[in-house]
Amino acid sequence: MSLIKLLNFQNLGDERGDLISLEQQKNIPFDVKRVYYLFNTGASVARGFHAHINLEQVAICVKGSCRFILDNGEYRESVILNSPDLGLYIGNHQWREMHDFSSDCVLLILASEYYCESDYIRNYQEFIALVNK
Ligand code: T46
Repeated sequence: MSLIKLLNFQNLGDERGDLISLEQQKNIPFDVKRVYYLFNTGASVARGFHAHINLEQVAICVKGSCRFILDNGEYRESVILNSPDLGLYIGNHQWREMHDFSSDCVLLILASEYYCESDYIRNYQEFIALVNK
């Protein structure tokens, strides 16, 4: 079973340009409480390196590209996000890393919960202990 769950969003664009609409419980499989975006990330910078206890997210590269690694403690998989019509679903208990940001990358994230630092597991050994419980 692949860890990489990609959502393909319908492009509603026409001759004027592109348009993609995101709606909770429709093409986003949860209620959205928070939206944030990463941009101006240096090419040599890697981010993430944590898992969440209770958080669903969808990550979309609305411009440029970056590479995600997802890890469930047993398997580790990598995927390149390089199109605004592609969303990566990230569920609970998945270690994530983001690498290889293009200089123009704008990474948009829709999240099911408000920001909560105590929801983060930032230590890989703690993550492994949690998933092996
Ligand atoms: C994730 C990946 C994909 C806030 O105060 N509110 C927020 O909503 C977020 C996301 C972050 N912050 C603070 C916490 C840190 O002091 O902003 C700082 C940078 O966050 P962090 O180092 O966690 O950023 P990333 O890029 O490593 O991870 C982020 C999300 O935090 C995380 O949930 O899944 O993007």
